[in-house]
Amino acid sequence: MSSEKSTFLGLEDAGSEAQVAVVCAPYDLTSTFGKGADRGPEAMLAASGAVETWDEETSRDLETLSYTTWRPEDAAAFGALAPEEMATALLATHRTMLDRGHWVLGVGGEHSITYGQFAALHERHPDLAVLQIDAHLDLRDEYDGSKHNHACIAARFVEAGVPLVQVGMRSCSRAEAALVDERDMTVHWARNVIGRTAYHRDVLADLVDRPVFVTVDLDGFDPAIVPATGTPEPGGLSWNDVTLLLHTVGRHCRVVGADICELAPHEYSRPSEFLAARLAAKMIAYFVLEPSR
Ligand SMILES: [Mn+2]
Repeated sequence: MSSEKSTFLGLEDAGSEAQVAVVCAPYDLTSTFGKGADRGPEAMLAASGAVETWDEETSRDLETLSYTTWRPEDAAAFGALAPEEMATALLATHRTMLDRGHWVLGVGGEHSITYGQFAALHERHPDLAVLQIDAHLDLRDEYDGSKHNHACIAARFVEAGVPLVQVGMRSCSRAEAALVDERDMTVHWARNVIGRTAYHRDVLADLVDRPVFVTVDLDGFDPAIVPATGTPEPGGLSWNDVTLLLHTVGRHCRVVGADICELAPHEYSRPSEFLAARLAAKMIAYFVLEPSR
């Protein structure tokens, strides 16, 4: 079976010597509305086979890097883990990936899968900062009895004491809004950034001179372009909004890892799947290929 699985961009798997590792986390236990994010990683990988390896914007060829794909040995068992066990398992995986020297792209799976990669990077980079693209603040300390619920990932960043920049937000609870005021956090609400770039300067001011982890919840995009996600909030970011921001961050910051979460494929979701694959390619062009010049 495993020989039939897709490889990233349809390229040969270079194993433990690869420069870039795509770490799949097919996990969707705690999502509350639309399900299916456990099928996100395979859908992204399958779509990546149709993505050009030449990045027209940076004039770089993704084929000049080597890739490997990591999957849980038993996807069904992984998908059934309690959130805390899943976070612990992924932390161990990401430590191994970093020990091997891979630059890692995590692929989910619901947003709770981000914790393992974040924590492994934070161990190595105590001055780590996080850029989160999302419709949701995700600042609940716990939800449904778990600190590793998909609605809590940003609370884990804050708890770890890392600088956090959030872009694309347009939904939160009253308590989360109060927390933003109380802590004087900077939130770049979707309504204030769509079609604009002036705020990039403020984003960079919070990230520059630090190693940066970029986490993208696909619901940060407008559901008109990414309908295949668990909570498709209206009023989201465009493809240009996101790629212009990420390119700016790639040019000015050292991005040490990234992930793409909450792709929940369904029968008619090929555009969402292709966007996720194209975003993965763009991130590698911006964060790995272009800076290595
Ligand atoms: Mn979200």
